[in-house]
Amino acid sequence: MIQSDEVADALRNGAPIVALESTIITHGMPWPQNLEVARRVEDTVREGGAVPATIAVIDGTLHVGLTDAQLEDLAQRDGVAKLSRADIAACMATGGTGATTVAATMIGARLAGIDVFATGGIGGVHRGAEDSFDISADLRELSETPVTVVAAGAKAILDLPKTWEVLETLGVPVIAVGQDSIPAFWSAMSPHPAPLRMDRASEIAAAHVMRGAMGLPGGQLVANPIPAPDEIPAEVLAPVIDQALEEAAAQGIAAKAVTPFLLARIFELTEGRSLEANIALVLNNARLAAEIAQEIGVARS
Ligand code: PSU
Repeated sequence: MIQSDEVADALRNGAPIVALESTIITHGMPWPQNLEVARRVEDTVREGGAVPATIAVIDGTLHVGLTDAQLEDLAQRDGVAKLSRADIAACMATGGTGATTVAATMIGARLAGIDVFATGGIGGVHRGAEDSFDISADLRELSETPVTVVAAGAKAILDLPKTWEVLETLGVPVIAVGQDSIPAFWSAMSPHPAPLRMDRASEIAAAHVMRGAMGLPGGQLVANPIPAPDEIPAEVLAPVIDQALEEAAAQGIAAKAVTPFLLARIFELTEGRSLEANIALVLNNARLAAEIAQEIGVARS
């Protein structure tokens, strides 16, 4: 594993660190906004008093904290692999290059000793999973790897009720921030009541530290709603998501290709509005994650 100087210093000094994923850069957003957002997310973490650690596999090495040149290269490279728990070790063992999903970023964060990770939205149970069995490895990872993941819920292209059911079965705490329902990625509110609600970063940090003290495996999902001015109401988005899903089915898009296809189509169908919302929610999550990382330091001291 190679850590950036900034991350290595922070680990030595016990300073707060926020892990960031790279699949959102390579598969979640179009060039050149992806690079711009990756840089803005890192700056937001720094402004929040923590050190950003974007994680990726480059030429067989797990990098925790990327240089700006590495970020730029990754953002415009074609054919970068999308790595999850199943393929991260194989990619490293064969000298490959790949971007880390939520699951793989959690694995990298744990290896480096980082407690908190910010992203946009986790993967989950895909619609039609009763036939396709398509369920993201992110869910299982949350039940096994002790990292607190700050996301705006799960992406609304998914079957959200089934996603929350699976997390409940796996014993993963789903904590809504400052509201009683679980946010739905591009929309702040949803009809799904939150199993847990916390209003302060210090409470989330205390729960993370308590899980560690109890030796409970697995992390926490912190479901942080998109700021109201940036959201797209669920009723506006619903027909767009349905259309993108129909197109995916008609074109036989499957497995790892589903989420990137849907995000790209929804971007086109909303004329970029979905991307604006996605950017706003990621920055909002980076801010909260920096605060939680600091509070974990306080709780442990
Ligand atoms: N958050 C975003 N955009 C993304 C993702 C997260 O705002 O593209 C990525 C994450 O890497 C997550 C992945 O792990 O989407 C889910 O992919 P799948 O549904 O194939 O598991």
